Amino acid sequence: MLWFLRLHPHPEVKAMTHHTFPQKPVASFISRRQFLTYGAGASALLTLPAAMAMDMSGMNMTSTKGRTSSIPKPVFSGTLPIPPVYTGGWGHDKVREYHLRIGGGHSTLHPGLETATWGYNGAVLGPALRIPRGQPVRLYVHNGLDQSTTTHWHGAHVPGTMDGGPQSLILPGKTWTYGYTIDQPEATLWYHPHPAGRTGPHVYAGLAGLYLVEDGTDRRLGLPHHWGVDDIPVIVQDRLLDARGRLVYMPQAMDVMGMKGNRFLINGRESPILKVPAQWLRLRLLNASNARIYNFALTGDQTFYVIASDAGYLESPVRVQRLLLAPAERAEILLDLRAMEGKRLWLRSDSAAVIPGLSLHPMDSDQFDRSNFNLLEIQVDTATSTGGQLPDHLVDIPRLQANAGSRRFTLRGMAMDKMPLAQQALAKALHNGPAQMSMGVGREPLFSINNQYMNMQVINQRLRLGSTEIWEVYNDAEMAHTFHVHGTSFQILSRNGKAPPAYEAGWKDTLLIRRAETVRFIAHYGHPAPDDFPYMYHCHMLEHEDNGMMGQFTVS
Ligand SMILES: [Cu+2]
Repeated sequence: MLWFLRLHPHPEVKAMTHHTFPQKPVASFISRRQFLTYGAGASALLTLPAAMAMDMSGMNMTSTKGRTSSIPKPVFSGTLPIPPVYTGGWGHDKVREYHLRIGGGHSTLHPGLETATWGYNGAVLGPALRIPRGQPVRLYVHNGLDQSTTTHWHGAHVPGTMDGGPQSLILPGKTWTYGYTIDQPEATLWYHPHPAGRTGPHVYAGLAGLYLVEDGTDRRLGLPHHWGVDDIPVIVQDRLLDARGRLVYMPQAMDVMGMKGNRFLINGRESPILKVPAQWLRLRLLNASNARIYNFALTGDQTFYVIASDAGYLESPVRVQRLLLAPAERAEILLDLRAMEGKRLWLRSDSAAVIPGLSLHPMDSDQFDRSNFNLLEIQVDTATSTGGQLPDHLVDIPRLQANAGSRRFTLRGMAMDKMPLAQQALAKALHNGPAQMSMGVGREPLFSINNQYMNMQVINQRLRLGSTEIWEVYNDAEMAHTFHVHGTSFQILSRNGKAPPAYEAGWKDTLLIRRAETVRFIAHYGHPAPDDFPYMYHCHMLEHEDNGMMGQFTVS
């Protein structure tokens, strides 16, 4: 049934939202019409009586998703912020220590606008933690917010007690201490909150950072490794802002399908410029968006080389022109800029050809998903004397062998009879994010795995410590989902019976699963996770995991 046709915007509602807003142009490159439709609709919803907001959230669902036909042309300006590397200090017992403080602040996401955000050790995002492989580390995370949250080390092989899942709530004003030794290949991991039903808004408010497991491989291989010079973190996120620059989260019940914004931030700044030397450039791509998938590309279809997937280097570089990354996926890519001094290029998302086809429902893709757009301008300057190289061979990856039974998981999306649930939940949503940002819909039984909804009281799977298992995940929903497993890294065995593409043939911890697709992967479970601190497996589209699409497993 064409359910989305029933919910087209009511013309009176659209007209009303236009008139309720002060006529003040704020963003120069976005048309007034676009600005009013995005900004006003959203902020009006936040101030309307709950009943009306609930009503509108259903009727007005097309208005943030596809109500304008032209894409605002970004004006690239300002310098790409580079999150600082944090190597920690020495504790009294010669253990390397890191201190993170979660708190609020004000950020310039868009030039000329000040936005209330949350961050680790700053107003937004967080430092890139440099975690040496094989050495004990201790991480203190202080919660300076007025509400509980957690910090999860996404992709790190740590015991369930140290994983920072929903059980590991850090109360306001309290500090949680994590201690562990990482033993896994060099990789670009990340950290972010993981509270039950609130991961979406907490990440959206600005909480995310990189977590660099290091064992010297990049230096040994001669890869570019000068942070901020030829080794550049690229954290990609989309956000919706109102006219005053405030973050708007889930203004409509329909956003439970995946919160998408109309502004693209790289390292917390919209449309920035990166100046780099004319040599091999390494970009560490992290899709830290709540729900948007990007089809990364370069100007003029220039080729680039994928050298690492989520959790480690590939065996050898893979030459591509496009790279699809779903939320929480990472890739390290190398660009050959040696002959490009004085030139400019853009990192972009060529979404149009790929993204809309990932869902059966037109409403799941917005105007950006149906377009190609630039994300980051790269200006090429004079080379330095310390350029890196692209080796033919990177690392050897041992292939895992199963020593235990396999498990099967089925992902099911939201049926339309559930939409009233989302609307009711949205009407009751708390507005205790930065600058009264809505916390959206959370903890509703909307998306399922094996027909079960996330329940912190239920252990869904029990694994034996030391087991190596094949998991088979089938996407029975009408849109693409993702699948992330805590506490381990996996190797994809097949997609619909075929070998995965070469750039997915290394270590992963998150993957995209298209509708009607079955993905088989294998992972080793070498750390314990007890009943009171189980691991999670879940979709990493944050509005999905917050609303049911997650399960818990123990390893013992
Ligand atoms: Cu999902």
